[in-house]
Amino acid sequence: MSPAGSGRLPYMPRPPALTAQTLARRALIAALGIGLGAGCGGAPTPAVGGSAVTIKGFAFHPATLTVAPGSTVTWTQRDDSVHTVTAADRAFGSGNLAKGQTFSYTFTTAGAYRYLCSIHTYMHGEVIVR
Ligand SMILES: [Cu+2]
Repeated sequence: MSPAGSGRLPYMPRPPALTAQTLARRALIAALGIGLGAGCGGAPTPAVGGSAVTIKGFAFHPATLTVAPGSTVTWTQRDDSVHTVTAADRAFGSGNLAKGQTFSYTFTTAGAYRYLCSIHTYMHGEVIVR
C-alpha cells in the first residue's frame, strides 16, 4: 500500500512533520477513502424514507418531503418563535408549537398534502405520499 495522494489531503490538521505514524495514518485514510468511494459510486442511492421535518428560521426543512403510505412524519420546532403545522385543508394541525416541541402525523393515503404555519402563512411545506 502506498501513500498515494498524501500531499493533497486538506483535512490533515498538523504541519508536515512526516513521522512514520503520520504516513501510516495517511495511508489508512486514503485506503478508507477509496473504499468508501467504491461503495457509493455510480448507482443512485434509493431514498431512505426519512420522515423528519425541522422548523427553523421561519421555514420547514425540507419544504417538500416524500414518504411511503403509512409513514409517520414528525416535525420538530427549533425556532424561538411559536409556529404551527396546519394542513392547507385543515385535515391535521399541531396547534401552537413552542421551541423544542414536536408534532407527528401518519399519512396513510397517497397524495400531496400541503401545509403551512397558521401564524406565518408564508411558511409552506408539502408532504408527498406515494
Ligand atoms: Cu410560524
